[in-house]
Amino acid sequence: MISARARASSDTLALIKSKGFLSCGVNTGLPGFSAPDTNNNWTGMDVDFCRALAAAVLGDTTRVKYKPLTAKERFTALQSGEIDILSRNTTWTQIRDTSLGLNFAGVNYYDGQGFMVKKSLRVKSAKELDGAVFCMQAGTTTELNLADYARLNKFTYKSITFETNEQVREGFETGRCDVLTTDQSGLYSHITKLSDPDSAMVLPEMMSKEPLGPVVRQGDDAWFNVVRWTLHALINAEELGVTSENIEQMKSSSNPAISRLLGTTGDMGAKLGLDNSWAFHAIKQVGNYGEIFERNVGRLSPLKIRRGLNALWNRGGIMFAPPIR
Ligand SMILES: N[C@@H](CCC(=O)N[C@@H](CS)C(=O)NCC(=O)O)C(=O)O
Repeated sequence: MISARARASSDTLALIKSKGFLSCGVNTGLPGFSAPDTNNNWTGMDVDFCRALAAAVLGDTTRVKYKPLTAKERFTALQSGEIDILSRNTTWTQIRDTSLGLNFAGVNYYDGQGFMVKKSLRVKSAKELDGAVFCMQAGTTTELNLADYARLNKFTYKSITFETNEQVREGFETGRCDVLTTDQSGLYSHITKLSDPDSAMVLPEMMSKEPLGPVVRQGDDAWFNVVRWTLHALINAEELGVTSENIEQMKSSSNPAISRLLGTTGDMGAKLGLDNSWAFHAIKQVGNYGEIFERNVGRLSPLKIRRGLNALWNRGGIMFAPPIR
């Protein structure tokens, strides 16, 4: 049973431990990020983050209940307590982080808003989009960014907004609009679902910063810390060369940072209210950040997104996690 104390103090960590699973708000279907596979299992980067959290807190990746949410529904679901965490390609912005009563625990994907056009349009750059009709999704940063961008670049445009991703894609495929605009990651995902993926292309420009990351409620520091440091543990594991494959051998590593990460020395887990092998379970069962990226959206996936900004800071990107010590 859920203890009254856990409920009253917004102690989500205690609540998750007592109910034995975590409720994870995900996308309704964005291949590579969160989407049900042919066996109806949820897969993707954002799904894997919830699986890693379940492994860190409960030792088992399967202890997650997924709640698919549209862009519009997502914040209310978190505010009302319907979900414990929102892991759904959500951009960290000031308003969301303050007046919505939410806290972003970090960034799991550095993105920016992009444009997709039909190749038959013969457009090579976003600079040629003056007067175009744009399809996009309601309740997103996409709408606001486009307005800013048009104002700044003095171009006129028409927009059609839809509630769901499928409607946006259909609007684009049936020619209701010239351009589909959203996070660039979302465009790569959309392309795989077009009836002819080769008919469209993503333009080179990115017109905004879209740092995407997991979100929790404000005033719940213990859970916030677990979410934030689980993300950091996955990124640090990549930097330290710890993978799901070599993690057993890494337990006897002489590198003190690896020993702390895997809980063979120190009590880094206890400081989070968890077992000292929290990160070990997460990495062993889900993989480090690089493994999660390549499997879901990178080289080993149909999306084939390059690491780019999401490469580690010491390999040309900006993915940087504070140290576990
Ligand atoms: N990162 C942006 C956009 C997020 C977003 O919802 N994008 C759309 C288009 S890629 C999406 O995921 N739609 C899927 C759905 O609602 O099912 C935000 O946080 O507002």
